[in-house]
Amino acid sequence: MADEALVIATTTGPVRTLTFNRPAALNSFTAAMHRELRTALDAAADDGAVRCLVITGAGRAFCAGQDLNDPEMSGDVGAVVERIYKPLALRIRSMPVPVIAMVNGVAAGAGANFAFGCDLVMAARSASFIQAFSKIALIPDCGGTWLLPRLVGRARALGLAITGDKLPAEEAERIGLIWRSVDDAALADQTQALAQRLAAMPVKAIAATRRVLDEAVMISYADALSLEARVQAELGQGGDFREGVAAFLEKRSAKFSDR
Ligand code: T3D
Repeated sequence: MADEALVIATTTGPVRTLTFNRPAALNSFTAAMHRELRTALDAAADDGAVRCLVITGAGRAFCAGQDLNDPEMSGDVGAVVERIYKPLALRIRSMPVPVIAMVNGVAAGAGANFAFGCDLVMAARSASFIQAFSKIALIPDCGGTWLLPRLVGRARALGLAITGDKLPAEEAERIGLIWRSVDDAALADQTQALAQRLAAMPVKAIAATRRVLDEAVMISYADALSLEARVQAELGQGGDFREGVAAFLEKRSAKFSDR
């Protein structure tokens, strides 16, 4: 019998869903799961029919971060971060389509920061986020040191990172760390509705919006204005822009197709 997939890919129209599938270990990342995830992300990026990606976990957790038992990942922690978590975080940020983390349960360590690196986080009311790193004498990784202060400010970022306290989803929404927390029973349907909505939008412009927002926080105001002009010039040549304007003028729904 073939081994069960550690990352399950399903497709509903233009929406691809990837499900971490190690529920007994709270979907913590092993080297094997990382390999399957990378393959699945590349496949979604390369498939022109995919216009939105949803990532979630099987069972009661989203992802408990690095599997602390994985012999393939023990030893040189720095090398693991450099060779695996850095490319993973950058892969998410370079996806040509919007990426939604559907956080169905606890997200800890790199599992939490992986979710924060996605474009939108939809979380079940019962889900929680834990910067578990301090408990094992590490710093936040998978982009956490960059993402947390930008999302919630230095005081809250440091508080979360130092204490490693569990942050309930509703509180995460209240402080601006995630997009929405919703009733557990509504999570799948509301996330799918959001994903289908995004898939019908001009996804190339959405991916450009993510890129420019991220770059703009690191450059001067004047440089950000120039960057806006350059990216707008490129998008202005696109079929989606022509279609969007035509649809507005003709009072009809736009049909976007650029990626
Ligand atoms: O190389 C490197 O390490 C560098 C990379 C670092 C990135 C990181 O992510 S570091 C942070 C790693 N993650 C953690 O430290 C979180 C560890 N897990 C927990 O703190 C707790 O499991 C949770 C708070 C997430 C959930 O607690 P609870 O009580 O709901 O569940 P549990 O009983 O602790 O876990 C259930 C099972 O999952 C359990 O297995 P068992 O006893 O039923 O056989 C537990 O060992 C397993 N599990 C949970 N998290 C991990 C894990 N197994 C391996 N690695 C885990 N991270």
